[in-house]
Amino acid sequence: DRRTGRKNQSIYKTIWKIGGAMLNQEQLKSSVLRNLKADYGKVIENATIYEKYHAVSKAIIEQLADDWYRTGSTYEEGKQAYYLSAEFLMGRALGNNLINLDIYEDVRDTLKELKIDLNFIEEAEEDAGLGNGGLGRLAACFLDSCATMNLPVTGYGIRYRYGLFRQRFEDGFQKEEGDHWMAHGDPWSVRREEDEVLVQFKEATVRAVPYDMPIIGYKTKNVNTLRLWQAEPIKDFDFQQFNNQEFDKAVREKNRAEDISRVLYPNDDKLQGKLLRLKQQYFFASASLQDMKKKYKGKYGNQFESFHAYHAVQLNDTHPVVAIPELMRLLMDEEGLDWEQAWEVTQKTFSYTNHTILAEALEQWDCKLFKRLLPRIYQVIRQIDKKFALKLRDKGYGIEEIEKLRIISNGSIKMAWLAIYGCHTTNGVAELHTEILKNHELKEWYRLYPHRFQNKTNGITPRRWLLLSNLELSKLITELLGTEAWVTDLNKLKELEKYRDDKAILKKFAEIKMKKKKALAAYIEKHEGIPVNTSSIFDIQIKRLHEYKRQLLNGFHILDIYFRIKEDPKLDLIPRTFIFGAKAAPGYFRAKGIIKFINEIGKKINTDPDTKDKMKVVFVQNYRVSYGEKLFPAADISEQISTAGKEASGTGNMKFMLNGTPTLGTFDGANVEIVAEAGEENNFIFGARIEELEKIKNSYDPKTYYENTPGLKRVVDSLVDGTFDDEGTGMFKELYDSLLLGTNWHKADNYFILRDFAEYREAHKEIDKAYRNPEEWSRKCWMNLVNAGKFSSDRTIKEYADKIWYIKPKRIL
Ligand code: B1N
Repeated sequence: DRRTGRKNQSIYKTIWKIGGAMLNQEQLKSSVLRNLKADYGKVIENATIYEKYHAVSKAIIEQLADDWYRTGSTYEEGKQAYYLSAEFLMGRALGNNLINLDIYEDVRDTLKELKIDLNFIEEAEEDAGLGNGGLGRLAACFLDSCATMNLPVTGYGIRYRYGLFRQRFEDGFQKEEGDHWMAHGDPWSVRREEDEVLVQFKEATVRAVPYDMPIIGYKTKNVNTLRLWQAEPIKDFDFQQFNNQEFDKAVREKNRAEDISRVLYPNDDKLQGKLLRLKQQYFFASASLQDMKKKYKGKYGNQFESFHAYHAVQLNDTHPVVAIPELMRLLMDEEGLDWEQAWEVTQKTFSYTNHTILAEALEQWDCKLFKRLLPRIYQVIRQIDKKFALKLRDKGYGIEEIEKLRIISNGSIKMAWLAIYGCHTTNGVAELHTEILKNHELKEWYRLYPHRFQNKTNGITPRRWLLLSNLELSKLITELLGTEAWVTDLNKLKELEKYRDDKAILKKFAEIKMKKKKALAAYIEKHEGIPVNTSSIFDIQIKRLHEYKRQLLNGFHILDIYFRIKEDPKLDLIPRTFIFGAKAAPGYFRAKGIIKFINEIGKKINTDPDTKDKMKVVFVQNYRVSYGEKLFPAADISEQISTAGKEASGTGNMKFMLNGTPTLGTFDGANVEIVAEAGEENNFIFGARIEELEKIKNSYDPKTYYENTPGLKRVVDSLVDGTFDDEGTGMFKELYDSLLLGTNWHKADNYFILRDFAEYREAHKEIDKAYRNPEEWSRKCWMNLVNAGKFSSDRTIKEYADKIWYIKPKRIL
């Protein structure tokens, strides 16, 4: 045990290692003091909490510099992979980095001597919220796994000045504010001006300046890199115009360039076909490829025929797919390859991950808009499309079949088609999702290129989602296994299954859950102003707000319980706390209506003396990664209730499981695999499956359910019968109509909420029953924890490395 909390530890004794350099307590302390003085001219006593956070972060990063540099030069030899993503939802860095360096407790104890409370300064860090939800957080988990497994992988993305908006509720309505996450600086990024590149658009050229963040592997010296591009003007502003008193004009060009990396588009699973979004995509795709090309040239000269032997580029959804024609352009126009050579290199370089089958999310760019911005790239895509059509013709495909697969059709470019054609491999993100791709959405493509399709079930990093967020449970696991090896080999958890009937251990396990519930309750009381009963069941649904995720179904069910208690005050139910966290895209009216509706339900229930001891509803504001770290460990029930076939995978479901929480869910996405691992008897599965929905979808009549399911009409009608007030916005009536009437573009109850309501209520009754037996309940939780091994992103990344990227670990010493 290298830990020491004791004071006056000899300064000669090295108590921990960062990277290769020995660091001791005194060094850490003096580095913190030096940073405070250098950056702010302050001492501990008059420094703000943020300044202390900053000084500590810089003290840590200082110690990494050598290993970071050495990792980069080691990776220069041989093949590397690159993860291109428009989103990286990193969350906070400080706590995670200390965990991965294995110095969390040492640093905490040392800082105490400076009268700095580590926990307190951790809370001062803004989340780096450069992503919307699952897709962006997946990218962040993947980077953690790559570094931990010593894989030569670099992340490439955009350094948005504003991340995903901050959310508050005003009278139950969502209000958005800009998320200026780096307002006080960004101690974890290093600007690398020497690596800047120029990105050319038809009308203008902008500078792309990289900012590098260290990605610290767990208990390894390898430090990987996340390189985020910031858009800047070629010249800051026009002095000529400035001198001519044309002040506005002088800064216009600067603003136009900076606009490109100004803000993250706040849509999850939905396309916004805006010019600025296309600029963002080309900006970071081009900058990243130019960066690779420059380094390659420095090392191998002009041998671009073998570029693919050294680069595997993963495209995270279609957002970076414009990289395909961009690489063609670079190889042909700048490096002199002919079309066939360039196409072979390109196809062998790229692979593509599909994250959704929702039609509204499939990216298509209007040809005119595209051509206006990127004429040369448009020309390349036209050529790709033409050659592809000829190839299909030669294969004997008919006109209609060809039309279905063409990359350009109806005046727009289908980015997913371009991706599948331009990549050697396409993958889905859960078994069920991949099967749907192969047999339905992409079946023509699958028939054409069956060998190109693979599944890579998503995963999450156990470092952030267990070790950092639930130190108490982590310690129990380590104690029982006698080793920390599970942190990098999560299948080891399976060895704990033998304790399933051990009363003492199940009791300890339950006590940890209670401790985490108490911590969450205190946080909720402080931040939301709502006291909650920690002996109630914490029933949690946290994810983006979307109709297909069916927060509305949850809301209806809560209201049904409320009405049942009102009818029968003696109704014997275990007290429940229903917790929601979700942001709605600012332009998604119906999603905002659902937030308002649930907040209205909460207001009614939480203030009613008849129900206030039996149930409570809390919709936490501004749900984000750091809030998630408090919510997942405290959950008794994980709500994963999407319409079957709609959630590609889900990853929140895995975070709950890893913290020992049973799933209440549908047969959808990775829920299917979770239940297969942990056992159906330890989870609560309900609702129509895909096959049934396929059968009924054309004849489905929600009214039949509305009228015949006891209690259902009452809760649906509450939208319009005066029970709740949407303050004249028409939101509730619109929701009501969407369920019973439908619209031009959506059938009534498109997501089968009314179909699944009765089964959902039954599943909740099962939960109530099971929870009454504490030991049996703890066993269910335990079985989820010990079977979570498959869902480590280490397993996912190993599959990508072995089966798609063909890269090997490179450990630095
Ligand atoms: O990607 C996650 C999955 O676990 C989720 O099931 C899936 O919904 C999510 C356009 C998306 N799919 N598509 C997006 C995000 C932003 C955007 O602008 C689409 N996000 C998902 C990880 O595989």
